[in-house]
Amino acid sequence: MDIRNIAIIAHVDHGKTTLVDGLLRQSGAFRANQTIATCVMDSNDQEKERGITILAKNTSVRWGESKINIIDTPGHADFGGEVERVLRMAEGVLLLVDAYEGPMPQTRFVLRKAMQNGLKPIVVVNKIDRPEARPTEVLNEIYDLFIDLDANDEQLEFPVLYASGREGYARLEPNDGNMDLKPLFEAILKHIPPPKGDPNGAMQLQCANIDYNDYVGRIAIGRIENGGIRVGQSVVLLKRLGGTATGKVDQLFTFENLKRTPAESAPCGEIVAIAGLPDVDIGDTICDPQKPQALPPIKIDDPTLSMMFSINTSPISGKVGKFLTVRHLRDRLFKELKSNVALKVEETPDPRVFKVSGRGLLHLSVLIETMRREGFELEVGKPEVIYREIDGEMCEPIELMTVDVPESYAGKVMELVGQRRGVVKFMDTRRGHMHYEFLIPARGLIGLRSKLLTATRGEAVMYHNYSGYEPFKGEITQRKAGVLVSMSTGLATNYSINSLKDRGDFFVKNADDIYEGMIVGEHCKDRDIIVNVTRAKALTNFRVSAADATISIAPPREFTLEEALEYLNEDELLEITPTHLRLRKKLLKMHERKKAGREEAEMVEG
Ligand SMILES: Nc1nc2c(ncn2[C@@H]2O[C@H](COP(=O)(O)OP(=O)(O)OP(=O)(O)O)[C@@H](O)[C@H]2O)c(=O)[nH]1
Ligand SMILES: [Mg+2]
Repeated sequence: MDIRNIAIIAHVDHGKTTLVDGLLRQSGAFRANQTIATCVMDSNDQEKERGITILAKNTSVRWGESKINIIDTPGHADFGGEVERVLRMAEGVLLLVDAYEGPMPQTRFVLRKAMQNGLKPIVVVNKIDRPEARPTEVLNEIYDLFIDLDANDEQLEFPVLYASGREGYARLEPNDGNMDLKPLFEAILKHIPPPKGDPNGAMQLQCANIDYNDYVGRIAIGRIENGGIRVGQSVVLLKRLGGTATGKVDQLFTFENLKRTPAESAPCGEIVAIAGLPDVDIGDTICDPQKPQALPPIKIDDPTLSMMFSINTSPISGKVGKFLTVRHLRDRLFKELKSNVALKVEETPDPRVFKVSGRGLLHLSVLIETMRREGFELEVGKPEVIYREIDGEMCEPIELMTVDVPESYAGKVMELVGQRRGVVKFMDTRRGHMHYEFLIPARGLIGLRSKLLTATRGEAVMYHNYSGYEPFKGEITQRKAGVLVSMSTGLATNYSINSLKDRGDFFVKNADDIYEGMIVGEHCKDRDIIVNVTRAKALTNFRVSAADATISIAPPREFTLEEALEYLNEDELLEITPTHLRLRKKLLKMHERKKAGREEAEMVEG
């Protein structure tokens, strides 16, 4: 069988998954009358809702006599490690670049990884249907990027196609009028080499990705490096971190269009999923017991951000959730480790609290969102970057961030980024916009996006991507505004919210559950105050005017999960239930906070 294995890589939203739709459609993967959703590969709920790919996924199409295995990858920086691993299954990549935006931070990151793995690139200047597309300039920027990444002459001779994944066409020239993806299929067969392994050699496969389901347990996914593989075959596992295990191939699957199809055997070069090896991990080599030989190890990126997860200890816990106990939380977190490889979970001295570390805020918030949908209630603390001691010096994760804004906002951007210890690495004017590249501590990024958007009236476009560890850059002052903390427990009333309206913005509304120590709003000054938002109007007051009964109050400020996480201070927690997000102080009682040294002077009656 003639096989090609390609990964589709790009910056977030440059159209990878949409292009895969097009390839599936035009290869005849669907029945003529079948209705197909867009971005079919984005199969889990959060992927659909957020419109992003979170997990790399395999699919395949047939073109003539050939089978093309396609790996769709996530473009968001938090999932960069996922991309890096799955590149091990490919001989080539389609590097997609938006014909308007040009190369972006994640384009650089994934291209560098592809080049390090010696993969053959095909450049696809995508979305050329966009009215503002500028394919020629973008192609030049792509050349610059290759040069910047020290491409050799051979690598610089990459084939180029111009495409609109959404309209379903690819062209050799931007305006050659071709209206299907045939040139892309042909380019893949022509330029991407077939897998190189020895079909008669001893079987060898490196696990590049893991899937998990409750029926068969762990499923190893990878490309057969040498030899072939059969159901029932005995194998030996050479663990990435040393040690061995033995096992048997219970079930074998290949990827056919959108399905995993059971197979009796699979040839060298094919990408397969194997069930029956409970101990398998990413990076392990599965091999013939007669001739066990490990493949070069896969690096798994260390986490850069951590958060404390605990059971919900709020006074109103347990109202909506199904899973509330330490046992539930513990089991769930450790189960997640079976397939979420960049995640780390550690016990802490407090048995109710687990330290969960990941590759960024989105990586962790996707997990939290999944858990709350499953019926968990939990509390999490402020996200903290993970420091590391390197050569005796305290180092912190640094990110490469690009910001594009209209020139009139340039000063504001510099100010905000400067406050957070960002330094300009490169700047340029592009079509009336300033384009900046900053190096900024990952710490400084927390909460920056919303600040930048507010300061630029929604005009700033920012992306960031992990760059590496560097010596600590110095303190960054965090949230300046203080908060309004509830002194009482009960239901919020319009009456009390209204009487406090000059104190700041509220996060709660009439009849919301409130408890002592809960954060109900943002103070207009830079320190915390406690307030009473549950006071009912005294009934004896008979100078009630008709207007009082229907007080009109500004709607409360609502947070998305990520916004709430970014808002937290060290002494605060976010309470998460399937239906609510509530910010609270760690210490609910004022005297406890006083003792802990929190300044919180004024007491304001509602
Ligand atoms: N104009 C235009 N828009 C496109 C094209 N392809 C995709 N889009 C749009 O771009 C957005 C992102 O498309 P996706 O296919 O989800 O992008 P992606 O690269 O898979 O995104 P991630 O997986 O999150 O990195 C969607 O709103 C698409 O409708 C195209 O060829 N032309
Ligand atoms: Mg996608």
